[in-house]
Amino acid sequence: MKTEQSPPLVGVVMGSRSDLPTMRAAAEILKQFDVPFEAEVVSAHRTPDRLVEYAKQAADRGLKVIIAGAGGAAHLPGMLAASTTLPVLGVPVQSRALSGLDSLLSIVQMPGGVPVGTLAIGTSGAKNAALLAVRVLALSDESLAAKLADYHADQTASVAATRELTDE
Ligand code: RP5
Repeated sequence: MKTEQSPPLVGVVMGSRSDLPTMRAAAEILKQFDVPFEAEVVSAHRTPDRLVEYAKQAADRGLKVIIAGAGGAAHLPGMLAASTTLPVLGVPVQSRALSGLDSLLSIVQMPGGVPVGTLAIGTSGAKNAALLAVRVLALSDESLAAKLADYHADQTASVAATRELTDE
């Protein structure tokens, strides 16, 4: 599904539709920053041909960063990174059986030479993957860099405000 009018700069992919509740956290950040993105289900195990095709075409289609979320035997981010030189950010989805430790280890333990930037398990990881993608894009987009600075400042201010409440 295409989620914005402009050509997507970020590809958000997930191993299953069941990963959507986690990966929504990435989509929300990208929407907040008006970054055009697409969201797709691409499974390393159930649709391996689609995975390779997606990765090989990603740069030519204009994508700059891929965010990949998967759970359990989470081979999606690593296999994408093996088939593209775009930055790939891996989000370990919290699995039912092992609470995401399986996902985390599957994603983080890449062999040297094939990097995946691995985030925290669950929605924090998905949110931060999107923020990292925004940071990458902001390197060559002044208006996005300004929005990022505002986001950062607002976040800092909100923490200060919480402390004021406890001082009352
Ligand atoms: C992985 O297997 C997916 O990323 C998902 O987290 C997990 C379970 O998938 P479903 O059985 O819910 O489709 O490939």
